[in-house]
Order: sequence, then structure tokens, then C-alpha cells
Amino acid sequence: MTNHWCDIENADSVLIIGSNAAEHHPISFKWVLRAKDKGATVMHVDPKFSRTSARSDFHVPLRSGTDIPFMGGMINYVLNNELYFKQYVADYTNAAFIVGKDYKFKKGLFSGYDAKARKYDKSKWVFELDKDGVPKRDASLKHPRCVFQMLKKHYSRYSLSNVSKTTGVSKDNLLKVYKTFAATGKKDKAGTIMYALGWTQHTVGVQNIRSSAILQLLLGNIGVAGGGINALRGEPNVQGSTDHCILWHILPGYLPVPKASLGSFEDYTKATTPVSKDPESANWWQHKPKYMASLLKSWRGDNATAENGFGYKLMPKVDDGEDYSYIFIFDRMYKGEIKGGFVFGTNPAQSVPNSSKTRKALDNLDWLVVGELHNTETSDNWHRPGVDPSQNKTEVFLLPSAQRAEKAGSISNSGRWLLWHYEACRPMGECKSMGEMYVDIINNVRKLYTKENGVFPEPLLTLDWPAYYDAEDVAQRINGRFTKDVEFKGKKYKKGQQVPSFVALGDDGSTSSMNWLYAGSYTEEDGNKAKRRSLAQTPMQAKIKLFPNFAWCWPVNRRILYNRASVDAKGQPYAPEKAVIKWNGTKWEGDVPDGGWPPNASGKGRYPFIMRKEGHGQLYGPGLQDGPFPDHYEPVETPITSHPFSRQLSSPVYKRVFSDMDKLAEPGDERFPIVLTTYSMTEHWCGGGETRNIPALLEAEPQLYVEMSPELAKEKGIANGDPVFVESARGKVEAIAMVTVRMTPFKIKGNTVHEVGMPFCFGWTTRGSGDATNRLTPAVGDPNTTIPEYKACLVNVRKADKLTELE
Ligand SMILES: Nc1nc2c(c(=O)[nH]1)N[C@H]1C(S)=C(S)[C@@H](COP(=O)(O)OP(=O)(O)OC[C@H]3O[C@@H](n4cnc5c(=O)[nH]c(N)nc54)[C@H](O)[C@@H]3O)O[C@H]1N2
Ligand SMILES: Nc1nc2c(c(=O)[nH]1)N[C@H]1C(S)=C(S)[C@@H](COP(=O)(O)OP(=O)(O)OC[C@H]3O[C@@H](n4cnc5c(=O)[nH]c(N)nc54)[C@H](O)[C@@H]3O)O[C@H]1N2
Ligand SMILES: [Mo]
Repeated sequence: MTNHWCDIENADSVLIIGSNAAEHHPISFKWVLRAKDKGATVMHVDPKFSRTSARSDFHVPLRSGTDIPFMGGMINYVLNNELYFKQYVADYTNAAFIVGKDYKFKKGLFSGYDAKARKYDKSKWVFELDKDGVPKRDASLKHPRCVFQMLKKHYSRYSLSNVSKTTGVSKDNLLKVYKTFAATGKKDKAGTIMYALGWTQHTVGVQNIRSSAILQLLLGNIGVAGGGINALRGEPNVQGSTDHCILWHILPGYLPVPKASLGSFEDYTKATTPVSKDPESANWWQHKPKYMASLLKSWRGDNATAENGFGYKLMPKVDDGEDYSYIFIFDRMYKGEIKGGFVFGTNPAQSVPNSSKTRKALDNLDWLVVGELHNTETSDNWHRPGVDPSQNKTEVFLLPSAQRAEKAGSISNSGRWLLWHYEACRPMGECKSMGEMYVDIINNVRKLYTKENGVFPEPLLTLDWPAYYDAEDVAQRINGRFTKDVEFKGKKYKKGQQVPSFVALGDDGSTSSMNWLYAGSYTEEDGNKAKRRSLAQTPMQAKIKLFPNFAWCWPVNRRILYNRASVDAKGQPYAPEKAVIKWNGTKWEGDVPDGGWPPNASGKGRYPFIMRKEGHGQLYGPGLQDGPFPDHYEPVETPITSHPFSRQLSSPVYKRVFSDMDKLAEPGDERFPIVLTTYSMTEHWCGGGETRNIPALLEAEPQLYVEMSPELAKEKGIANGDPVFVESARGKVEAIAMVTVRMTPFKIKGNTVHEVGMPFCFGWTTRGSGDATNRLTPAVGDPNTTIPEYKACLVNVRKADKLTELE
């Protein structure tokens, strides 16, 4: 989130799109309802009517996979009716930047497309630079190649009629949302966008979110109280685990994972550190070498020196151009390239797309270690239905794990707040926390390497590895320490003491920090700030419920990101009643500003978007794999055969894997005419590995169902409660028909398109509940993140004759 939970109360307009906030993020919804009580309009745009829709002012159903047209239509509406915040757009976004002559957009493709490689050459999209290397600008916003004019041209295609025939949303409903949300373009009004998987799980997932960035920048809604783009994160601590590198392509603190071609520390920092020639741009990532040096230092202590590149050479690197996300890992496993592995706190046999293939891929492992609370479809893959256990070669080690109440540690919530939780009771039996297991396992591997003279021992034996696991010690290491006696900002620190903030981190080996973003969370002065629970705040802070002394928030306890965009050039808030920061003549008050420089009118300020190389909010974003402006592409499996208003049907650069088990339906495939979307449910958790073992929850929701409209049910001769088969190009699933007005048919290009929805929490280890919905979904992914397209694929539905799974 750019903002945080309590801040939602400050919104005048709440657009919930691509999430079921009331059911899956009930804490967020508490603040949504408070905003509503204070007069905000709450809107839910979602294919399905849910408890979120029920508590919103209105629900607008749209066909899955058509959010870019929906948002593009709103961008067009805002531009045509001049509802944007003019000063903000001119000062703080890249609207005035001149785009280079090589940039073009034709027939749904951007310039630089290589059809054979299915990739874009992004060098065709760069800005035109002046003699100093700074992007050229036209403050009048009239230049035909300035971003503002390009934006207008691009979204002029998103007329109400084009959007309506693509999304299935009536023009009246479109206008209802557009008018309400666009009203927040006034300087003292704010609108928030709350999204989650309904936006991310698409082959255009990242561009869905980019479309909200464009809209929120036009309306001046970034950096302000009650505004922002707010990702409702998933699993408890998915925010913390992403910050600390659960994804294959990022290290802690969003530092890129080294590629094999970057052989030395210098090669790495040179290739990944942005350089800006504009003196007014803070270009914060210029500090990357300090953060990387401190990270490497935290891993290898005294063994990491400036001379040996802090041990950079010992790091595993990824092969250039390779993808190591789930669908590619399981494809390699399916092809026999992986021999064994660790699965901790996840149930991939259930939650990865195309489960039938995932399960077969797991059969190829010689050994598998599973850290779990329960037996799951993954730990028990070797005796799943239809498999002869005597023919399965995998040796499975099941490590009993401590449940969350049985261990201490931190959780970072969606608002980036770091919250400590305490161990409530000792783990049962032989159960251990994952931290304990990892520290022990690596210590034992280190012993074996020493004893048996293992090949290439340095990476393991030069680690600064603790003798035992202690959450408090890890929290300290994450914050970081001085590695020698120093003076910083007039204060003396001894070797081994905690650094006060990331500003203290150096690229010379003088500091260590396991995550630069968390530097400042555990200091000499205040100890573990994740434990703070003070509600103290100044009257200005209290007006917007900032709570700066409750827990701690990254970066540097800044609660609202890009808050320098909430004030004018003199540092005075655009919305004085909801001020986030304010310059009092000598210093900033309120939140921690994005950099302590004085206001921009002083001539000593910096542009507000400090994490962007050019310092400006990106209406035009030339850094992504699939284009500088979001454009509508159909899901990979689409019920229509041609684009409603352009040429290129689906994303030209989406990711996919190829095997005999990765079949896809053709566009408009007559065998699979119905759109399927999948989702979580209130009573279960994700793949259900945990909640299906809780009797009361299983009793509340015992079986796999498919939600369908009465119109579709009638067409198919299906009654509410009938068992049915749902089939895709990849597999067949049994479910109970839930005929409900929560689902509606859509009119797309003049024809009726039906959509059905299914939860994905049921699996064969719970008898009679049905099995994985993911046997239906395709392993295709977004070109930037490879997140799978779980939210839109094609199926058919028919009445079941003989049941095997639901009995
Ligand atoms: N009780 C409970 N809470 C949970 C979870 C759980 O399993 N159970 N899971 C947690 C996790 S890990 C996560 S990631 C989050 C997920 O939180 P959410 O994203 O809220 O969950 P989903 O149910 O996957 O999907 C949200 C909504 O997207 C809609 N949708 C589908 N396709 C589209 C589309 O193309 N466009 C739009 N606009 N909407 C679409 C669906 O109808 C659904 O209502 O919830 C977390 N909270
Ligand atoms: N079709 C479809 N598929 C989806 C999604 C979708 O919307 N549609 N959503 C996707 C999303 S957002 C997510 S996050 C994934 C989630 O899918 P998974 O990552 O498979 O998540 P869970 O089902 O929550 O499985 C977590 C497992 O960890 C165990 N566990 C819980 N606590 C602990 C602990 O403290 N220690 C250990 N060792 N184990 C523990 C639980 O028993 C459970 O079996 O599913 C994805 N798959
Ligand atoms: Mo998730």
C-alpha cells in the first residue's frame, strides 16, 4: 500500500476493484465502513456480487480480464472533461516529458516488437534528452510527442461504447463510477483504489495496476491522505516475505538478484544503479551500492571485505533470460531436471495452476522435505487417487512445524507496518519453528562440509551463521549494525551497535544490514520498534489518524509514500484539513517527508517521486516488458475471436511453458465457451490445507461448488444443488452447482458471454470435499511477474452422471 489501513477512513471515494475486501481483508473493511459513515461513496467493481458488494453504495459487474478497458475509459473521461488536477499533473508527473521519435503504437503493438522472440526492445520507448542528458519537457503540454498528448491519443480509443462492449458494463454503470471517482480530482478531495488478486492474477496483471497509477496521478491522489493505490496483501506476512525476498528475482529490500553475466560487485552495481543528470532529482536508488554492500556484509561478516567484493562472487546467480517462478520451476520438475526440494508452509499440489501437471512433476522428485502443520496434497502426493504408491520413487520427510501462536516474530501488514507478535505457548511435541529448522539444517550441513571436505565449501563456511535461532537477533541483523567504531551525525557508535537508519549505511564495508528498508526498526535508542503500541500523536497527525508511534513502518516510519506530492511548491498542503506534511518555515511537520529537503520553491528541494530516476510520477512508464501505456489485451483463453476495438487479441509477450500437459483453448473455442474465475472464501484459507482440518470450518463449507447465473443454469438444464462437471482444455473437476443471481451474464460485442466462479480450497485429502479447482487453470503468466492467470480461463459445465470425488 502507498497508504495504510487507518488512512482509508480519510477517503471521499473508495473504489474496490479486483478484491473482495470485506471477506478477505476484514480489517481494511472496518476503515472502509468508517469512511462510508463520514460520507464517502464506496464502489465495488467485480464479476461477482459478494459481501463487499452488499456493503458498498453500488456494485458494478464486469467480465473477468477487462479492467484495463474499464480504467482506460475512466482515464479518457477524466481527460476529455478536464477533471484532472492541473497543477499536480504539470509539476509532479511526467506529463511534460517529450517521448523519443522511435515510440509508436499501431494495431495493438508498441514499437520494438520482435515477433520471433515475443519480446519488446524497450530502447524504442525512451525519452528525448537535452544536451545535459535530462529529459526534454514542454511545460505547455502541447508538444505532439509530450506524454500528456500521447496519453490523450492512446486513451481516446477507450470510448464508452468500446469499453461497454468489451467489459459488458452498461454505459450508465460506467458513468456512475467515472463521475463519482473523477470528482476526487479536486485538490481537497481524495479517492483510494483497493485492489488484490482480481487485478494481479492476469497476463496483464501489472498493467492493470499501472492503469490505476495513471488515473491516481491525473487526479492528484498519490501522496495524500485518503488516496493512494492500495494493494491488499494476502497470506499473513506476504508483505514481509516480499520485502525480505520470497520472490526469485529480488533480494531483501527489492535489490535485483544478480545475473550470471554480472560477474563482480562492480558489474552488478553499475548495471543496476540508475543515474540521473537532473540535480533536482533525488534518484534514491543511486544509493543501491550501499544497500547491497551492507546486505552482503550481513551475510558474511568479517569474511566480506571491499577487496573480495563483499563475497559477491559466492552468491548464486540466475542465468540471464531464465525465469525461476513457480510455473517454470514445476515445468523443469515435470521434465525431470529437478531431483529434490524443500516445501515449507505452502501446498503447491493444490495452489499452482494446472495441478494435474504439478502433481506429476512432484512424482519426478527423488526426495522432498515438507515443513507443515498437517498432511497435505503435497506431502501426500505419493498416494493420491489413481497412483500406485509402490511405483512412486519420492522419499518424503515431513517436518512437524510450530503454528503461528507457538512462535515469536514480526509480521509486516499491507500498510508496511512492522508488528511484533509474541509466542503464546510452546510448540507441541517435536514441532519447531521454520527459523529453528533452517538454522539447524544449515549448521548440520556446515558440519558435514567440514568433516567430509565437501566440494566448494566457501559459500557455506564463510557465512556469519548463528549457532541457534533467535527471532530478536534476526530482527537486529535485519536493521543492521556498524562494523567498526564511527561517528554518525555527531553521535559516536561502537562496532556492533545498531545503525539508526539507512542513511548511515555505507558501500565501504562499515555497516551491515539484512534489509536496508528496515534500517531504523531496531535501534540503540529505542530497541525493537515493532513492539511499540503508543497512540500518541500531534493534533495534525491525529486529524488523519497517522499513529506514528504505533509499531514502525518502512521506510523510516513514513506512513504515506510520496507525501511531498501533497503540498505545493511552498510546502503548504493542497488539502489543509487532511494535511499529511506541512513546511512551517524551518522544518516539516506531520508525517516523515520523502526526503528532508526544504520545499521546491526554495530552489533546494527535490521532485517528490524520489524512487523514480527522473523524480516524477509516471503517466508514461517505459520500464515494463509490455508497453509504456496499459492497453487492453484479452486473457490468453478468451471467449471472443477478435479484439473489440484493436488488432492484437491477447498479450503479445505473456509467459507460458510448453509440454504435452499445457494445452490451451483457442480464442472463441466452441468446446469451452464459458469464462471461469476462481477465488478464496471466508470460511477457508487459500488451498485449504489448514482450514479443511478445522471441523467447524469444514462443516460451514464442506464441498467444492461452482457459482453460475440462473440464465446459464437454465440453458444447461442444471438445478441448484446438482452435481456438475466443469471441464477445461486441461482437466475435469466435480462440483456442486450453486445457481445464484450473484453471477450475471455479460453482453460482449452483441453476444451473451457467461461467467462462472469457483473457490480453490478443496482437495482430495479431505474426503468428499472434491479436488483441486486448479486442475482447470492454465500455466500462463504476466510478462513482468509471471503471476498465473488464475482469474480468467475457459471452461464448459455439464450435469454430472457418475460421481467419484464428492461422495
Ligand atoms: N478468509 C480468507 N481470507 C483471505 C484468504 C483466504 O483464502 N480466506 N486469502 C488471503 C490471500 S493469500 C490473498 S492473496 C487475499 C486475496 O484477496 P482477494 O483478492 O480479495 O481474493 P480473491 O477472492 O482471490 O479475488 C478477489 C475478487 O476478484 C474478483 N475478480 C475475478 N476476476 C476479476 C477481474 O478480472 N477483475 C476484477 N475487477 N475482479 C475480478 C473475484 O470475483 C473476487 O471477488 O486474501 C487473503 N485473505
Ligand atoms: N485458482 C487459484 N489458485 C490460487 C489463487 C487463486 O486465487 N485462484 N491464489 C494464489 C495465492 S494469492 C496464494 S497466496 C496461494 C496460496 O497457496 P499456498 O501457498 O499453497 O497456501 P495455503 O493453502 O495457505 O498453504 C499453506 C500451508 O502451510 C501450512 N502452514 C500454516 N502455518 C504454518 C506454519 O507456521 N509453518 C508451516 N511450516 N506451515 C504452515 C498450512 O497447513 C497449509 O497447508 O494460492 C494461489 N493459488
Ligand atoms: Mo495470496
